[in-house]
Amino acid sequence: MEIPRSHPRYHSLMTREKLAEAFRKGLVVPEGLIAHGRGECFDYILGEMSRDFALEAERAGVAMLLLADHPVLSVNGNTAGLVAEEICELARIIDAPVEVNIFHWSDERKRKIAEELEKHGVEVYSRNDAVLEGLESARRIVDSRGIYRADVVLVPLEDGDRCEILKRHGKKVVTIDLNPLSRTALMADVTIVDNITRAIPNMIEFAREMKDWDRERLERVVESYDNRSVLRRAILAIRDYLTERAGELE
Ligand code: PTJ
Repeated sequence: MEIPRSHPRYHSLMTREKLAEAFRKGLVVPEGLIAHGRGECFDYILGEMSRDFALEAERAGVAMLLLADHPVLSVNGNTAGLVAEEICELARIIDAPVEVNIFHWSDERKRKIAEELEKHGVEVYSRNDAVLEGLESARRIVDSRGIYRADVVLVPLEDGDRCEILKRHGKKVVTIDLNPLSRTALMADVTIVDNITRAIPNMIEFAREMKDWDRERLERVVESYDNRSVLRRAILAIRDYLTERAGELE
């Protein structure tokens, strides 16, 4: 479909097209389209921009990944559909593997997502040879070289149960979720309330800037970070944005 650049919702419509195309290619599940709609709604009431609290979380998330012994970037269908190239670029800069880990289980879709990521020249883990005990969903099945032994995991667009189980297995979780009220958002160590299409490019910039920093400097970024305060600011930003918009109608 041809979307004119002049369309006021050009970026949002292009993102939809990208996801719909990924769905047609078999990377994304129908449920992923619904999940994206929920994300779009939160993005709308956050003003469709990377707010200061999001940038702060993106910076802390990058610092945590750079400090990790075994960082892993977890990729599901929506992430592959929207930012395959960018997440691979981030993986290269922070020297972390990417692992395909999906909620709606399908060996074929897992293979397709892995192939899509490999096009961008990164190491992709997708073996089903380890289990995160305590989790019912397919996401319990992980790669023994990746999430299983990771100390810090980036898990964008996550479901609450798995975030909980990753935490129970002693891992630090960095998530990207436009819904600051979700269980994942509340449970993660670092919650990036931003659209993944903006968050990953921002994280690439931070990673380029911070990759040569010494550990102490990175540790200071992590230590001064407060996830509860970031979530509070995100919720209040929604309230303020809505109040402002309502005010325009007075
Ligand atoms: O590929 P699979 O099988 O792993 O499935 C992927 C989905 C996304 C369907 C699966 O992880 C799922 O059901 O996720 P949830 O529980 O719906 O959570 C997704 C969260 O991501 C929701 O809180 C959405 O608001 C949020 N979200 C959706 N799109 C975006 C987003 N956050 C940031 N950027 C987005 N573009």
